[in-house]
Amino acid sequence: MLITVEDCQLELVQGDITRQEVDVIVNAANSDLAGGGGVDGAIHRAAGRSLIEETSREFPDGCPTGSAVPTSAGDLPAQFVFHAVGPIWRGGGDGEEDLLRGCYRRCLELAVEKGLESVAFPAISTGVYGYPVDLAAETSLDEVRRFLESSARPSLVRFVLFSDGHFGAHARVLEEMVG
Ligand code: AR6
Repeated sequence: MLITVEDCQLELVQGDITRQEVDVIVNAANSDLAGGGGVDGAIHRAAGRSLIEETSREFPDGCPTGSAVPTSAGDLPAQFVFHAVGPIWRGGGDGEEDLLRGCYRRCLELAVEKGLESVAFPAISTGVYGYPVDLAAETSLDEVRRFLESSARPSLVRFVLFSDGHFGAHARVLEEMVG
């Protein structure tokens, strides 16, 4: 599924983010950048040891929640990995929405700063961190659309959703957007 915003493509696919042939893939990391399960584990396994070596060398203090830091991508087809730290869901009254928006915005800013044209995102915070997927889909797609409306770059933003349920939740939001 795909819509166009300011000549940029905003696309949803179902699949594995480690296989994406884009300039940068985004990781759903923790604030220690210590590796973990879920998409973080899959990315570290596919990229190889260089990823954890680079995060611990370049970012020994980790990364704050709501932001992201860049590394190279080891053995992955992408050129870069942006390690974004999403909020842990605590019921919605703890700034979760702003922090989730911050992850997507910071990754898109980094992509533009580095002149990268294609970015793939997972559904940050919607696994172990427990963010309800319907709410995360609304917030993340809205933040990406706003960014594209004001920057008209990067030219491709792809959400790579792992399950049917996650794909469906995002597709419903995107359909409402084009409404
Ligand atoms: N490709 C795309 N999406 C995936 C993949 C994959 N290969 N594998 C899982 N997902 P999670 P979080 C989806 O738990 O909630 C880690 O341990 C998954 O279905 O990976 O932000 C970190 O180290 C879900 O929709 O990330 C942190 O400690 C989405 O990716 C913590 O988990 C995010 O789920 C971060 O939790």
